[in-house]
Amino acid sequence: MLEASVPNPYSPAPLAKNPDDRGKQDPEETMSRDQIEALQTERLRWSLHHAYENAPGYKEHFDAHGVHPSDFKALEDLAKFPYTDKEFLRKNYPFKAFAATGSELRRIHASSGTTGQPTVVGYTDDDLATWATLVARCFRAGGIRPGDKVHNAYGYGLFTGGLGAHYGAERLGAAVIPMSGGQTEKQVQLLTDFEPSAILSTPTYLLTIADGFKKMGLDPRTSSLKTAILGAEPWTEEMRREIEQAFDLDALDIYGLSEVMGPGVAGESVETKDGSHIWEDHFRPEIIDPLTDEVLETGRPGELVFTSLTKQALPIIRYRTHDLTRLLPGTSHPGHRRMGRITGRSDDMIILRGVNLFPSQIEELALKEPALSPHFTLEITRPDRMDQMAVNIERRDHATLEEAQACAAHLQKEIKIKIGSSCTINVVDPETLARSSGKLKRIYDLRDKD
Ligand code: DLL
Repeated sequence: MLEASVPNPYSPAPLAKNPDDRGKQDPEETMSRDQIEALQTERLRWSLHHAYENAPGYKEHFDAHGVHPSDFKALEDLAKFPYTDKEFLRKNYPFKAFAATGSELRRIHASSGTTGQPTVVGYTDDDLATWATLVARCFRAGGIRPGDKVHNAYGYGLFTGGLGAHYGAERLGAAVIPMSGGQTEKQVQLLTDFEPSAILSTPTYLLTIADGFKKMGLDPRTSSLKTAILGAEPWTEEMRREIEQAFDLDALDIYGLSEVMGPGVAGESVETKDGSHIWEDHFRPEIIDPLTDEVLETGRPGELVFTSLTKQALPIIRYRTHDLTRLLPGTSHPGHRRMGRITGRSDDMIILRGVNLFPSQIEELALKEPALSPHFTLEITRPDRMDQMAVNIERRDHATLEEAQACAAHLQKEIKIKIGSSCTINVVDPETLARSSGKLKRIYDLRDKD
């Protein structure tokens, strides 16, 4: 079933028997740009053939667009192939985009899906080994080492965060505490008693855990944590500073999405802290203009698109992520390009009286206000057919209401000047807005209901 007319040039490296060896870089991490591009060309040839010959959904899609894998000869030929997106996966629900559905299939994950039908993704043994290897690579780049204790607060289950991070940490030779999300008091207790050096969590849930420490009369800065590897939702440099100061640790980014693999598609190095390197020995990224679909050159902002080079069960060809960012040259891993921070998802963009804005822009400005906390929601309504946005934001524990109101007035002006939107700001008491135990919902768009 997994045979394609072009032989597979890749099989994952076996797990190093000696845990200390798991702390070493993979040979692909140190490849030059030229070596990476040669590898991508060879692997893409296989991946396109594999998708076409083994996944009926891809055969139909390529045929409908009049392309065949043999049209791919060099990297630039990738642009001849059609894009795919969530809609493509929905159309092929559950398994028609899979290239392995028999006994080779080892695991299935699914996204929650707001519209009822989840997005289903699958893995073979080799896919799981590759996934763990890449997550381990992210953790190592972030400063975690074999022998470290790692507290995993990503949710376990169909979400790829929990199990993806779990097996990556084990592959690195760390000891995992599989806590999952929620039960904040218990999180604090285990963090205090087991003294892990690293935590894996969403950035907003780590803030909730920081509050949990304080509620129990403990100072998060005295915890054993030295490293936090954070992802699954957009976050800003201001949020990094907030978290690093709250816990006295290094906070690093990890990026990924279920369709492409899960966490570990890209990860950030502690030495440079300058954005996540995309592991280009396994994924070929492109940035496109989301409106014209045109491919943009490295450096220009647009929508991130991925093609998998080695995935077996669910190949991903030119998958539109809706994530908005840009590609930058590699630094700590010069052969692999970095991604800028995700400014938002094109489907998270709020269009407020013609002005486009993302929650991360509000986060960036709000965190500059000393009396306002990072806990906020955005509520959009349309009274009298005019869009209105209210920012509901908690004041900080130590701030008085007057101080918070003054900061809110300043924030309102800053939002007007820097983003171009008028809004109202409601300062609320600490601990009054809903907390998440994973990905936080910030936007409450009530416009349809008006
Ligand atoms: O969130 C995988 C993951 C788990 C990544 C744990 C990192 C850590 P999905 O549930 O499919 O998968 O959601 C993927 O989350 O398209 C982005 O919009 C967003 N996202 C993920 N990581 C980041 C990040 C997981 N580091 C969607 N920065 C993606 C910003 C992120 N957004």
